[in-house]
Amino acid sequence: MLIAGATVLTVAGAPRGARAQETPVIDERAVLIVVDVQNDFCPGGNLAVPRGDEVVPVINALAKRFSNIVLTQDWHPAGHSSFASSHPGKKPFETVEMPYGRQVLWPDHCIQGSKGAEFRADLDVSSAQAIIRKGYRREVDSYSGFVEADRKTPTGLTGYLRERGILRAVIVGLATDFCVSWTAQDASAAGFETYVVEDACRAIDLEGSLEKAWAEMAENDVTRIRVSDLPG
Ligand code: VGL
Ligand code: ZN
Repeated sequence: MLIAGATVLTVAGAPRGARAQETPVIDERAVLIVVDVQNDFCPGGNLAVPRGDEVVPVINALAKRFSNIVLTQDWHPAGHSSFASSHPGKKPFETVEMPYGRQVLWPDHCIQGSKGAEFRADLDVSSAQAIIRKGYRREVDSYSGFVEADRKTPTGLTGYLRERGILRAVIVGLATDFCVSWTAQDASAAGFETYVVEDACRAIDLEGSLEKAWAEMAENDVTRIRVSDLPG
């Protein structure tokens, strides 16, 4: 039998994710990565994901079953280059070409220190051990919790998880088609056996972005599961 994760850790810069089982084993080598469950991505927030708040009770229940939990937090300076307001004449959800590629422009959101950037007050993940903040450089966005949008600058999360002996990542949160998808694909590329729990996520869904994200995740060895697929 192939113990995929164990092999991966010996391969420097492993190019692909470990072959996933149908469902993840939840043990001390698994991590729950909770992506961007922040006020601005929930109803009433500046970049509200439809029904984004519904993930909270689902994640609270899941979190009780993981001994390792990491949170990501979108954390932009005022005037961030991903904000439409930083590009005269541009409106939210239009795109611009940045040196690193096409960037969707968003309403101002998750500004460092603001109420909108705080985690949802009802998110109960008090046992989480690390918070990875991302998107804090004015000129570069970061949907992924692992690598910024320039596709070069690491956040440090890969090293953190490897050093802690983590082999598999179970990913939940907001938004399925942006930060969850990019985080999951990068987790897989870093060699972690990677799962996304679809009913613990909600999507923005801009012009087919959700369908495209699932297709890309599948191509990159990310396994799509539901809460009910997880071992009891
Ligand atoms: C996100 C757009 C901009 C996300 C973050 O968390 O999916 N989306 N910043
Ligand atoms: Zn953002």
